[in-house]
Amino acid sequence: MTEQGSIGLKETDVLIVVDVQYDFLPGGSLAVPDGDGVIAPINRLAHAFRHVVLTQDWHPQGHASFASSHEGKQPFEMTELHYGTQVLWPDHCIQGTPGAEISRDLNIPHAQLVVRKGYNTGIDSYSGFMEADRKTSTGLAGYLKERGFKRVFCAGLATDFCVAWTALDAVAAGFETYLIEDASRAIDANGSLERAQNDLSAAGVRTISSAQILGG
Ligand code: VGL
Ligand code: ZN
Repeated sequence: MTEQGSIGLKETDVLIVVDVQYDFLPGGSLAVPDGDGVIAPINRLAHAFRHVVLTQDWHPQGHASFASSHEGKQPFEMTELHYGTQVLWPDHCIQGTPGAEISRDLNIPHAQLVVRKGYNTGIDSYSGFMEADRKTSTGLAGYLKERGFKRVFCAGLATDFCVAWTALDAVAAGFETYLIEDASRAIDANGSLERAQNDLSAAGVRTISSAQILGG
């Protein structure tokens, strides 16, 4: 067990803020329940981190992860793509649309990088590191290593998809990895949250609260 405020932040720590975009917020096409609940804790956390990276889901029209791209399929059904099983989503985060914009309520002017992902029409990318074919890299691991970061802290939307997959790839890339639970919210479709939590703990991702970082 870690105590409150016991994670002293260091120069080699980086916060990754995952997909806090209008389509995942209330009123968006793939709104995460209570999605805007992440904004206040993320703003508090970001203030404490010298180094912050953002991810941005960024799909072309007709993306393979959209139910609308598959005849007869509805959102939240599954299909088989060339790399495996894919959940089908409502159209969301289409490049250049308002829904794809990162929330203006985030107050992180010192963010150093925005990593866009999911821009290949035929491949989804929940993770900020690696697309769903598990072969195509975004380059983020190389960037973080070249910058000398050692610990990666993940927060944002959605806990059970993009935050979890980003954290799993961070730990696989050799970073000590934390998922900040109260600064993330889940979609929780068909047991996805419990599955993600099992995968995270099996992989050695540590779940913590903002209070363990910020104190109080
Ligand atoms: C996400 C589903 C589809 C996410 C992105 O940000 O968690 N989920 N695309
Ligand atoms: Zn997406």
